Amino acid sequence: MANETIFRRHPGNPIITAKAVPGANSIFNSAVLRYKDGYAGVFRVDMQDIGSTLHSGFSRDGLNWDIEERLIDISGKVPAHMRPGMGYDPRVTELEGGYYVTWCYYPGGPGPCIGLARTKDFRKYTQLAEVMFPYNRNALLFPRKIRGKYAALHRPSDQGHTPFGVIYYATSTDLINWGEHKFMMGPASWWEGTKIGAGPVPIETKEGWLLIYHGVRTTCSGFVYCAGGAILDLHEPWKVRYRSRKYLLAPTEPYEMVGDVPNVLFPNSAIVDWKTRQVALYYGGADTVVGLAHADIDELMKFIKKNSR
Ligand code: BMA
Repeated sequence: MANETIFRRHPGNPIITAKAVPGANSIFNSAVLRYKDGYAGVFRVDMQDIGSTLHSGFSRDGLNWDIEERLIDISGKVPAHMRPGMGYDPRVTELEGGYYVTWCYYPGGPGPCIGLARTKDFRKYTQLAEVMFPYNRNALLFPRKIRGKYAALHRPSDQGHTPFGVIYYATSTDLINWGEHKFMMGPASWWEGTKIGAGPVPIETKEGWLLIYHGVRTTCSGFVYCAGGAILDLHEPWKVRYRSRKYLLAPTEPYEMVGDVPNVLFPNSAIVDWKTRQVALYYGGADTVVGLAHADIDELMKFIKKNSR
């Protein structure tokens, strides 16, 4: 059944299920990256009350994860009404010696906002601000300054299951105040015809920033989420140089088609091993589990260029 495209799914998929945390209903849409001599990450765990919370996790090999039962400990500018760790769909960027988590949550108001926190060790997190204009659902930071400024991608949203979604590029000099919002891209192909949102932190290559993103189409029985790929200009990333009209991965495996929300393949983080040139893509399956798939970065870039619109 698998729609093997340029990505190959890991035979051990789903690599993370609710069993990893006692009392969890589901673990999905999580952000992982290299840390020390292994890996670390921020995991979205929905407990059996279906509250979404953020939890730290550590791994030696990127496959077998120890995910903490307790919520991440956020200090700093945390709104009093915010449940500690409440949030979902985290992304983590390594930037200037720290790790910056962006995530979606509801700080008091009726709609989703983007939180920004910094950690050095995935044990203590300091919240810096709510960033981007509310309502907003997906945001991530680039791993370095571009043209002398911090850069982010984000996706304005509404209060519900947003029937629209386009990606904007924004800049900041202090990580707190964001402006110069530039439209970057919106839905283009049929498989992403309803809305799109940035996925993993973009990967810097000589040819430009490799962006993997999610695209959604509306069907008679609801939304279908796939992963897509684009290459952004290295110096002016709001300029999309190439964009595959074909998806990179679509939900065709049972753990992507069946779960709390069927037919969701939600790419959240990507790690490149520059020695083997393999990209490891971590994604949420059916809002229930975490899946892993690999592609050769050169093949992936070629695929995006060859199928570019
Ligand atoms: C989006 C987010 C994601 C989720 C997706 C599919 O709006 O809430 O966390 O994976 O819907 O349910």
